[in-house]
Amino acid sequence: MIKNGASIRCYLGLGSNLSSPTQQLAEAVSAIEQLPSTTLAAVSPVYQSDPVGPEGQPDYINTVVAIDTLLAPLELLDHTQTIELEQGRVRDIRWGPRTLDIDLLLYGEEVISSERLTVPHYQLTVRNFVLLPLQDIAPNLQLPTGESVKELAANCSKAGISLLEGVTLTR
Ligand code: ROI
Repeated sequence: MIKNGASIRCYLGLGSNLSSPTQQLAEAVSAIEQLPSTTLAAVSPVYQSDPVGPEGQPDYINTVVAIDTLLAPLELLDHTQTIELEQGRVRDIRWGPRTLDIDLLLYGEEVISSERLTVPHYQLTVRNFVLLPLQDIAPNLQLPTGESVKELAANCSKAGISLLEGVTLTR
């Protein structure tokens, strides 16, 4: 926990392609909303995306949420990993199908490189299913590297991804 500090704006990428993916994301958003010392600041529109990784797995449903938190990076990671496990996440095949994936994309302006955590997320700049929803809720955001989300989103491939109209993840 950050003591006597201001909360940190963080972005989390959520993905699911098993066991009612949209419902998985809605449950995850509600669990994130209930994290200690954390407020939910924004939830992006919902996207359906072709799987990155092994072929033959279902399409993914993806969203990005913004939170303001007093949790330290590894505390936040512990919490998001607990939510993944509570929602039936089994760590098995690399890049295989999953009920819920929560990636810590950005933690304020921090650059973190440790055994458990790399922030900004190492694939943030190359994944359309992260960049497009991130742009929806943070169009003017700059990464710690100086790259602009707007530019990265404008330049990423729009193939195999579509907005799921009429789907919302919050009540
Ligand atoms: N592919 C898509 N489209 N969306 C994801 O959230 C996602 N998550 C993953 C891998 C398996 C890399 N592929 C994905 O972890």
